[in-house]
Amino acid sequence: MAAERPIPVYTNLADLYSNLGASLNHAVRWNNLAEEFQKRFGRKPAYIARAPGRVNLIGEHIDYALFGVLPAAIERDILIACGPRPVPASSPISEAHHSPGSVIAENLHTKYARQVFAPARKASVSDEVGEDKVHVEGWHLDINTKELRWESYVKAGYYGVLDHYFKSDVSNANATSPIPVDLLVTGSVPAGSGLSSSAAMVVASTLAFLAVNGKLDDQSNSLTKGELVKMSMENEKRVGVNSGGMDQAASVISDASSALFISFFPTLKATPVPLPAGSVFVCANSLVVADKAVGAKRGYNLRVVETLVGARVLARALGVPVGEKERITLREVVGRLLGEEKEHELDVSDLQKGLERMAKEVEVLRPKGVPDDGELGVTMEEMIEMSGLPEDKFRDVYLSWVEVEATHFQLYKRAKHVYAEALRVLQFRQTCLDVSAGSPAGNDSGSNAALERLGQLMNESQTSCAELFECSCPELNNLTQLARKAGAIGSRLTGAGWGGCTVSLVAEDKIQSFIEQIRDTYAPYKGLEGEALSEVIFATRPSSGACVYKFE
Ligand code: NG1
Repeated sequence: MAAERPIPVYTNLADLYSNLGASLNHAVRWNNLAEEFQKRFGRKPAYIARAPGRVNLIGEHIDYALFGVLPAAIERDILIACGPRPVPASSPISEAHHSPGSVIAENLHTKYARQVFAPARKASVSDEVGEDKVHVEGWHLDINTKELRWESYVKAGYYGVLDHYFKSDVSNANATSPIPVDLLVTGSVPAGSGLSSSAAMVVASTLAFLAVNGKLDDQSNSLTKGELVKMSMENEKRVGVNSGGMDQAASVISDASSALFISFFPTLKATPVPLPAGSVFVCANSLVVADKAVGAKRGYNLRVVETLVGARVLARALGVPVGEKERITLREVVGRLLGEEKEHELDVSDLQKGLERMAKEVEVLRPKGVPDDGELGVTMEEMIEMSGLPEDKFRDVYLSWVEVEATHFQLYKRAKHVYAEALRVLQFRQTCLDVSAGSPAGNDSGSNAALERLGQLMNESQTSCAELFECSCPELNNLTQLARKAGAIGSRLTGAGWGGCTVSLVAEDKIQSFIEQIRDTYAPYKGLEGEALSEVIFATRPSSGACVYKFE
């Protein structure tokens, strides 16, 4: 199983580049970063950690409802060069940048200023052992979630490493401390574009701190890819986003040349899905910056709450049992409705039938007698009543861990999107598998039909994101329409939405004309040429997942 493999640590450049698909561009970036690290810090880095961004081909906003999604890692990535900082014997340990685990973080991009920070041990006094016994419970690092700051993602990655590996009590003589670290970051994933620069930053940072503290040295006993995904998910929550896990899994587990079907229930599983030949995915940045962390209470986190409450209300209406304190997901509602058992999860074909049924069952969430263009949402009071929970319990289960803001909560529209989108993912996956297995659809005209089918599913997904999940925006709607006019077989937003990128399925021999036509028709691209154009619109191949290079 892909998720059970260890994180690759390369010591040989030839192996590293063959894993990355050996493009010259990669080699140049890795060398430049190592040289720049040496210039700035006066010695070679000890490691470079790499984590790619991802493009989600289909399956939007369903990972946190525990339904499978289908992303692929992209070639664009975050690289972090790092090394232990030697502390001169004469230097007092109290100096901030020489204290245990202190960090000097620099970024090759000049707009991101140098940061110096150090974690502080969080001490608490335990009643049982008396006042004089102070236990160290964990660590504190200041992360500002109100503002978008580059170093927050570095700190978020560091947190998990501190919490998992340096938790011990100071009174324990064997307790080790994290070492002081210098690091230099560079990235080619555009920020706020739906290509998961944030997950790539957090994964790369987690890996850099693990590596530099010697936690990846013993490969036989090292962290698995699945464990790194879980740790990076927890870490990203510290930046204020209750992320579903798709991005971290795609960034960590992907293999070059295939997409990845990632399912989350009952546990994280990832299997490669070969993509049909003759087609390429093109990412186009709408240039609307989606500030997910800052806008979370009316956007991302609100959607998480709406889908969770929708699941409880639906479960009640369908007679599916739910514990009082439980936050049942839309995926679990189908499972319980169909009698799924713990050790025997539904197979794909039963799940597909279940989802077809849910397309009808979900109508019980629709407020009665309201026309299509009327208010289909419910107020906070109505929502609490529909949940069947007393208000204090409701607030405790659904609102105590997250900040949300809305006058109406759209339980019906969100659940309807989630079930239909989850079904589209299974259909997309099956179409790809049929082509690769050379089934009747696998001949030339069959594979054209398959591409058309994939495109149609992508277009349906866009409509559902725009109308039911309301995570699109006018620029994304426009860009996907222009893409279809320019010859895309299908086009949709990718990632959280509200800005960021679209992904379009384009026949390989039409890529150039497609890109030129978008440049000439999407107003914000007017006049862009060469590198400036390839910054905002580019074809991408599926890339391999996160890894570490160790300098010897
Ligand atoms: P972006 O914003 O594209 O990284 C976010 C979530 C995903 C998923 C998508 C919507 C994070 C880190 N990522 O992706 O888990 O829910 O939105 O499909 O929060």
